[in-house]
Formats: sequence, C-alpha cells, structure tokens
Amino acid sequence: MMKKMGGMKQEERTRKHRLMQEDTGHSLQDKNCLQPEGLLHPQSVEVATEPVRPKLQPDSGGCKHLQDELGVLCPTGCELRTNLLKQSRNVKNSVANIRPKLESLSHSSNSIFKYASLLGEKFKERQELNKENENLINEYSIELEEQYTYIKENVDNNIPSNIRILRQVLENLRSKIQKLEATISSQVENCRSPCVTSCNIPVVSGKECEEIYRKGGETSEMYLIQPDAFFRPYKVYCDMTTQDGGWTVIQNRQDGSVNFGRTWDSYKNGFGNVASNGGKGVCDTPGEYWLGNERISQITNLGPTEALIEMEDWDNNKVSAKYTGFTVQNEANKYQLSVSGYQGTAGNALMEGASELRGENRTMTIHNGMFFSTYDRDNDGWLHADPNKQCAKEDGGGWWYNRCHSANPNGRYYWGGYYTYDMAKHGTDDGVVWMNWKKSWYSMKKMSIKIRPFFSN
Ligand SMILES: [Ca+2]
Repeated sequence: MMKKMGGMKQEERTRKHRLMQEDTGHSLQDKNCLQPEGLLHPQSVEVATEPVRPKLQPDSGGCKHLQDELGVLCPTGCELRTNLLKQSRNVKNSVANIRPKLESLSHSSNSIFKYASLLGEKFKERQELNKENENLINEYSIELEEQYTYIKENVDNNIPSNIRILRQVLENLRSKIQKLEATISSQVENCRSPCVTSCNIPVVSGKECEEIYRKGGETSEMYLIQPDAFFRPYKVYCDMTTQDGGWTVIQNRQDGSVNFGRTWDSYKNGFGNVASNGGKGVCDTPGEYWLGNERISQITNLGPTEALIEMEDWDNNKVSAKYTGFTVQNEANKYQLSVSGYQGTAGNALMEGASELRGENRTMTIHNGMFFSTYDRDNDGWLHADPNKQCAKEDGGGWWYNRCHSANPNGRYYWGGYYTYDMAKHGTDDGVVWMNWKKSWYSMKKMSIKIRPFFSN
C-alpha cells in the first residue's frame, strides 16, 4: 500500500525538488558552506583591475583563503588530518585505557561463562535427581497409603473391641483392689492391739512331746515342754497323730509366711510362729518356725532320738524320710549333725547325697556330719577365698551345708513349686529342695522335721 504524504505523491515531490536545484544552479551540498555567491557566479562579479597574483595554495597549517575577505575555507583534508591526528591521540589513550578493562571483562566473562555452564550441568543433575526422588516418593506414597488403610481399619475395628476388653479387665482389677483394701483395713484393725495367743495351752507338760503323749496329751497342738530343769519351759507344736504320735516339731514350712534367711543367733534361739488358734479355742494349727539349735541340741542329747522329715509337693503328693538316729551337737561343736538308720520314700539325701549325682559331686552333697552354717557364720564344706561364695548365702537358709546340699528344707519358699535360676537370688537352687525326690528346681509346698525319743524294740 502506498503511503500518502501531504496530498503529494513521492514521485512528484522528487521531480519538483530537482527542478528547484536547476533553478538555483548549485547543489544542496554547496549551500552548507558559507561562500560568497560571487565566486560561484563569476559572471555576476566585476572583473578585478589588480594584476593577477600567482594563486598560492593554503599552507598545511592554515585553512584560509589568501585574501581574508574571501573568508574561511571549508575544512580541508589537511585540517581534517590534523584534527583527526589530534583526536587519534585521545582515542588511542582511551583505547589503551579501555583495553585492560576489556581484557579483564573478557576474562571475567569467560569465567562467568564457565560458571554458568557448570551451573547448567548441576541444574541438569538436580533435575534428574528430583525426577528420581519423585519416583521414589510416588512409590512410598503408594505403600504409605496401603499402610494407612491397614492401620485405619485396625483402629476402626480392633481398638474399640480391645478397649472394651481392657475396660472389663480394669473393672475386675478395680473390684479386686477394693476387696484387697477392705481386707487390709480389717487386718489393720485386728493388729491394733498386740497379737496374743488367744488359745488355751494344755496343763499337761513334759520334757518333750513323747512324754506328754504318754501322760495323756493325745491331741496335736501347742504344748509347753521343759527338756532341762535349768531352763524355762517353752512352747512347741506336738504331733500326736502321725506314726503313733509323740513328735516334737522342730521345723515347719507350709505357706512361706516366715523368712528363713536368718542369722546364726536367730537359728540358735529359734524363730517363727509355733501355732495359732484354729477356731476351737486351742492352738491346733501349726505355724512356720525353727525351734532353735540350742533347744534341738538339748532334746537330742536327752537320749537316742529319731527324726521324721515329711514333705508335700504342690499336687498334694507326700513322701517322708525317717532317721532312727538323729543328734545335734552343742554350739561349741557348731551344732554338728549326725544321722543314721534311714527309712522312707523321699530318698536318703542326708546320708547319701543327691541320688542323681555321682562320685565327688554326690559326696559333697551329703549332710551327715556337717556343721551348721548361716549367712553370717560359714562352717560349710565349700572352701573358697571369696567370702560371698558360701552355701548359706547362696542357698537362702541356715542348714548343715556341705558343698552345698542335696536337701534344703530351710531354703526360700517358691509358690507353685517349679522355679528357675533366674528367679533365684543368686542363680542357685535355693528353694525348699529335696533333690532325691524332686531334684534341684522344685520347691516343696510343705516340709517339716519332727523328733522323738528312739526306743529300740
Ligand atoms: Ca565355706
């Protein structure tokens, strides 16, 4: 499309212009110079009357006409050169100034380029890594979603029912605790006044239970005996029914109510509860106790004495070991034990050692002939430099320990019978043990030792 210029066509404009040039007779270029018209139109200037001087060219320095009135020449080549030379010095200086800057710029731009390309590579790597991560995240998201669904299902379905069960358990526990609290408070009420023997002791007395039996004391209960007239009488439980009666109970275990891990003096003088009221107004219910080494020694030294050791497991099976000879020496002789004449079903642990062992291992479990040991008085058959390596310390009670035992009637009481080394205080078989019947890791429910004078038929 043609562009209109002030109503006149381009072609016409160009043509008119040309005509104007022809009219004035010089080019537009010439008009830029300040020149007298006369020079360019010699026909209109008067002819000079002065003699013609040889025309001199302007010297290289000046750029004027020879005649001043003719004015200044247009810039000539020489002038331009001079100017250019002048300018070129400045330009050269500037270029020289610029060059090092340019160099350093190109240098830095070079390193910037390198850096940029490095960044580009890194960016690419990162992008790849991101992609991998994205894949991984997607994978995990799927797995997570599955897990979430699983957990949610469990939370929605199982937990409420579990909570219901737990609530019931809690309710049961709460009622049990309430019952226990009631029991405790009633016990506390009972114990406000010091416990006294609230049962009658039979008038009949004797040196020991066999004498009482012969005097007419035929019920099993607590009596007073006085083996030696030089010592005050004391309470003891007499078994008047087992194997014709007349037994003085010197040891009894039945419920774990008494701690048997005691000192030399405690075993010497005796401890525990002899008997309590069974409801008939008499002390016919034996308690857990040790009569005391001093008393046991005295009774066995009244004359030939036999002993009956009875025991019961947690299924109410009963066995016994009877020794027709049973003597305990005095304290000066460390209450040394001697037994003889075994009869019974429990196994002859005291004289022969543990039947499951052989050789020295067996003989070191024999109790016959051993001294009495407690955790604070080591008279056992185990010679060890370490003061903690003592039978009475490891096996829980006072006894005629060797190295160490086949029988441990004064050991720790374990509810239920079977126990393990990790339940034991020192990892040893410290229960109420009779190895020849139940081996080492079974603790009896009941164990008792009774003595009476031995009469040979
Ligand atoms: Ca020892």
